[in-house]
Amino acid sequence: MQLVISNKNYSSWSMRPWVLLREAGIAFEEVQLKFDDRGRAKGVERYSPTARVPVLVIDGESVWDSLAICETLAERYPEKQLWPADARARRTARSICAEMHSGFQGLRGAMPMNIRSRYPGKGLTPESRRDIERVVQLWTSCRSNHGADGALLFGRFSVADAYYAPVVTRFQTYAVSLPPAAQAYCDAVLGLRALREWMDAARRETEFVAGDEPYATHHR
Ligand SMILES: N[C@@H](CCC(=O)N[C@@H](CS)C(=O)NCC(=O)O)C(=O)O
Repeated sequence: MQLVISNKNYSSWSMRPWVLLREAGIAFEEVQLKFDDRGRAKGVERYSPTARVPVLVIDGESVWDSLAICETLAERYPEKQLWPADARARRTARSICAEMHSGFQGLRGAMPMNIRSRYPGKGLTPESRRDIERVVQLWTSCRSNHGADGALLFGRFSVADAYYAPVVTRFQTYAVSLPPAAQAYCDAVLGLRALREWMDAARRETEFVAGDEPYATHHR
């Protein structure tokens, strides 16, 4: 099984299934295709009809789009319980992942993922503020309704945490101030082994992709 990803500093969609696989201890081969100047992953056409990362390759056949990849992994490795075991919790987990997958454009547009950089206070627009409020609301609700078994959204690690991991790194990059419960959740996610591994690799990357750097004053 191969996972095709792009730059670890910038590619939030790549990060989600990578963190899921690594944190769950599922073996895979990483194929990293770096972004060109316009933010297109070079050579990705070989793997996906959408020409986007991430792509999961199973026995030579592609699964594209992060949500389809996460669902496929959950089905393929039932023993890993990648979705919460409880049906009610699972419905909510699926809802918040779908909500992330199809929404939060205000946050994504104004605060692009950039793990190695720090832009405190940048990116606060009316739209991103609304998205941040919604993230805090849904994290708080998941933690209080379903989080008793641990420090993550549904207690123990699930697809939902992988899905919100790039939001956690954005809150760090842009120094978004959060209520204590949301900050505690961020700290728990930042402490996950898979997160630390991905972020260390992101900090070592030197490529500069202009389209993902609205706040940089100079090229690295
Ligand atoms: N809905 C897709 C989005 C994938 C996506 O937009 N990936 C970005 C990188 S994070 C990409 O490949 N962009 C290149 C392009 O749009 O040409 C998913 O969830 O996988």
